[in-house]
Amino acid sequence: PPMGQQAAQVTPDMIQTGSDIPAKWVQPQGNFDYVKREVMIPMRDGVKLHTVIMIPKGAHDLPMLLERTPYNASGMMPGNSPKMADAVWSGDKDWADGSYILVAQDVRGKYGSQGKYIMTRPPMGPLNPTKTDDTTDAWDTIDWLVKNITESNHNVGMIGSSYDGWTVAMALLHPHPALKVAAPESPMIDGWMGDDWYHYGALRQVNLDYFTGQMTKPGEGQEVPRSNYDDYSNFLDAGSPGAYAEAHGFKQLPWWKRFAAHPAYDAFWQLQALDKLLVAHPSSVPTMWLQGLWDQEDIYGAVHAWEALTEAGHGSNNHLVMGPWWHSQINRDGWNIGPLKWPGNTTAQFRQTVIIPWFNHYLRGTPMPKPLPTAMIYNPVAQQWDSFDHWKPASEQQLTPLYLQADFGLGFGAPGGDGDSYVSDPAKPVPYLPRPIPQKNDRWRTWLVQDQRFVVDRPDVLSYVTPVLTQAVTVQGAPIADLFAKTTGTDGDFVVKLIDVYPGTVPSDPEMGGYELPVSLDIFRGRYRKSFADPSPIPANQVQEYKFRLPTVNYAFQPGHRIMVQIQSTLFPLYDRNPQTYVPNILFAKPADYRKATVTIEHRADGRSAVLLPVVANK
Ligand code: PG9
Repeated sequence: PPMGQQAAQVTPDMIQTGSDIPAKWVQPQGNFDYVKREVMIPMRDGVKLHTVIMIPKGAHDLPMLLERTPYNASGMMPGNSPKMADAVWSGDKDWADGSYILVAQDVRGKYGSQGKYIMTRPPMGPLNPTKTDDTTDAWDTIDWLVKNITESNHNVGMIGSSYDGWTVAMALLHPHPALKVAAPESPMIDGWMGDDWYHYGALRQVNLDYFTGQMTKPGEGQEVPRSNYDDYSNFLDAGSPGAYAEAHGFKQLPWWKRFAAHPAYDAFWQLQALDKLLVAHPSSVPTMWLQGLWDQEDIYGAVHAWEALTEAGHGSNNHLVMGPWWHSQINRDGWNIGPLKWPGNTTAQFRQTVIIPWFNHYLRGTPMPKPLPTAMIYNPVAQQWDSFDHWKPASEQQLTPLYLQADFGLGFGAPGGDGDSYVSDPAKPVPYLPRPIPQKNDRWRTWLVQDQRFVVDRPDVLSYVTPVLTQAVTVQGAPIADLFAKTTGTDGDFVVKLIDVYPGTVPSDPEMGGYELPVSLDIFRGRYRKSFADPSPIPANQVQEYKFRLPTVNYAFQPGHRIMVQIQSTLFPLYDRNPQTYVPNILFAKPADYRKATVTIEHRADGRSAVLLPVVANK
């Protein structure tokens, strides 16, 4: 042995022959202000769902706030602090003041729960022949909670954003009687029409990572490996989304097989569209449908669920809330979205002054500070919440056409000029953000407020603009794009953006000088112009009408600003490229199918292209 070590003595306490990990670790809880319980709650078919319950110490008669998630209930309630408010994720902090029991549950087959995972599992019926779904799982969970959590007052509220908003909506199809109030936040309601998977048939291909993230493992799966820093190149090089997916192993995913076989709005999508299901099974649970005005993931869901219920006569217990937020921002800070700054923390204020008092009212009977109106929609220009007792569903709104005119003019007068053309080249699609666009991309959250000057000079982007406004134009509702266009191809996409062009200088906020702020925008896949379920080729060189609804707004274009409408055929790589040659399934278009097309937007008498605006009289 080396010198000096001979004298060293080994004593028995130095030696470990077992494991350094004890069979059971118990966290001393002396200074904790809560108790964390982890339980496996049995469902009606015997499958047990992993549920984390945070109970304020000494609690009695407290309501329970339930969130059901595919994103790891344990991660939402790490319990890494003796203070409950610091031991839960940001969305729960305001609720963790000792007055609520917080419950997070893994949905079937994800993270700690038993059972099989199915992507946004359709309700029992033609697409789900089993005896359970997320409606029964919510029911069984609530039933167990009210019978077993003795510290509770037996009342439950459900909350959650996005997928977790979808689980709230599913619970409402047949709510347990103890479910007294619900807030689906940015819920996925119709994945084909305008939420995460497609917008009017155009594929949101950057979400393919979500498939592997969710469905390669019960826990957190991997995103698709990238060979290029810029996703613009990754998706362009792949050829088609189908080629991209299958090169990365997607054929192993049952969901991909169902997804890829149903590119059109057939029974697969129709029968899981929750706005339709909610109308077929309306509940009397007071429900707050909440989403962001610039929600980059689920901008369709809440507003369409609320409209469908209201149109069907269920407006009295359903409320609409739209904040100046990106997707799920309600559960984080809300001082700003991108360059748009608000006078305070809009999300914290809303949680503390509206959602929590409203839940308290239904869950513990405290009086409401003031009744919740039919709709509360933030006014990003006046920087205030507007309350509406009669916010109209889009079917009832009155629309004023804002016509495309000669020389790239735009106005409420007659349409004029003849038409404008551009060449849409699938080899050079218009990016949705300035390149490079890395896959892990902070700008994703705020891409809907991206200054559009980065594309305004592209020859394949048409920009029509009004003269400088001399009075405000206030728009409340859903604008409708109404294009009359012809193309030399046999298919094609149309992107329409309604933009607020700021004055050249804004002394109070210099960075906003000349800013081209998208107020509302969407994409429409031309093959669906007659029917979403039965696509048809576009007859080449014949004018066709493309009419589609844009996201709902509450916006006042100010004097000194101009209104712009931009039209283009691609928003890449967020949306897949249309090959512009009609093929049965665009997911699997072949390289030779992608062809340049000359697109002409008509604005003469036989083609009165316009954006139809829900203009209201200025106050
Ligand atoms: N937008 C995400 C999502 C919802 C539902 C299905 C798939 C994805 C989310 O943020 O949860």
